[in-house]
Amino acid sequence: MEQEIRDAEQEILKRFEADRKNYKRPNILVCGYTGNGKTSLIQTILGKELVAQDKIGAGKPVTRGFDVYENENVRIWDSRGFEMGGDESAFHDQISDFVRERQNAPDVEEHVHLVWYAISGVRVTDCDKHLISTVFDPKHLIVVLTKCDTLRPSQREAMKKEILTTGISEERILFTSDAESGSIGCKELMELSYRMIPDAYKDAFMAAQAIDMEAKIKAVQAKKGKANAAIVAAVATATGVGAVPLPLSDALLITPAQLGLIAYLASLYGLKTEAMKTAALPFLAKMAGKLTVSSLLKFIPFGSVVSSAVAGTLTAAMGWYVQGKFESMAIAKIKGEPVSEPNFDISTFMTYYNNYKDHKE
Ligand SMILES: Nc1nc2c(ncn2[C@@H]2O[C@H](COP(=O)(O)OP(=O)(O)OP(=O)(O)O)[C@@H](O)[C@H]2O)c(=O)[nH]1
Ligand SMILES: [Mg+2]
Repeated sequence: MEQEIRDAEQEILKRFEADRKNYKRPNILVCGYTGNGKTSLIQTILGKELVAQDKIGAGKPVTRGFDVYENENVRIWDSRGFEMGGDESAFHDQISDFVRERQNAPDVEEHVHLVWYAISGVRVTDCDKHLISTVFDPKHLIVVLTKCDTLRPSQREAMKKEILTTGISEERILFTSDAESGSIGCKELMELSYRMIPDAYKDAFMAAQAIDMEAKIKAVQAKKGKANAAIVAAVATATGVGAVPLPLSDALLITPAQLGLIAYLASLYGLKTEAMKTAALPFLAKMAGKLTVSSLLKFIPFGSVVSSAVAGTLTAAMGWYVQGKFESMAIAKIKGEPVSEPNFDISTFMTYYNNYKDHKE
């Protein structure tokens, strides 16, 4: 039994790590002329932990180029130091060379996945227009009119009209201000970015953003659809043609389909490998150890073999039980509440199982 549990743990970890490979962090390029509020905007949306205060209003740029801010959920390239009225062709070339170099990288994880092109004040330069209309892929581009608290409504309208001449669509133009000026439009910029970022990168971006806790919680709740699909598939495997009824020996009642399901749910709800090892696996081992026929017989009258219907119901109940735990752990983490180790025990699971079974019937 000990060995079987260790094998089950290894199997879960292996599948979990394979699933985690689908969780990728996006690269966002933020560019525009110097002093127009790019770094402040990044800090407002992605938080002070990512962008230190001394990066803002840093005065004369020391080097021409890009600052990089990164953590496990996001990487930002923040251009700086391009003076308006300076050498515009150098600005243009530096940005377009950077984009070309990135998009030519063989690994898509090194590409630019989203661009926030920042403009402030009341002037759109030819260089701005040229970059907007020719250098960036339109499906990755958002034009951000920063420091909008300094603009009158008529000035905003004039700016928007001017930018529309580049051919960009209207919903890709947003007005923002930084945290100190009311964070106008920043949630909208986060939402639009989330919609535009390719699917594999969305979860990491949502985890990275620090401006909209409600949106984070909603994104966790919205995972229920994917959890449901995975549970339905595991139930189909457990009950399908060729599924062998488990004979009533003291074998583990955890099947490969169930291990795969648990690993998938852990990665879906963003458990990190460390959390998986320290919190989830010991619990799962405990559950696997207890989920033996002899322990279950006390609760569930199986007859002489575990029928396919019982195996299906057990799989579904286990899936939803684990899903519920992982979902509430993810939400507690967002709210900054203490995330306790999942407190799974066999009698709560059995109560859950029986409720689930009755409810289902
Ligand atoms: N009124 C107002 N001021 C802002 C806003 N955002 C930034 N600022 C101020 O504008 C100045 C420049 O902001 P930064 O965020 O450093 O600008 P940047 O685009 O990163 O500048 P470079 O790194 O030099 O290219 C700072 O003094 C900010 O406090 C805003 O939304 N409204
Ligand atoms: Mg800056």
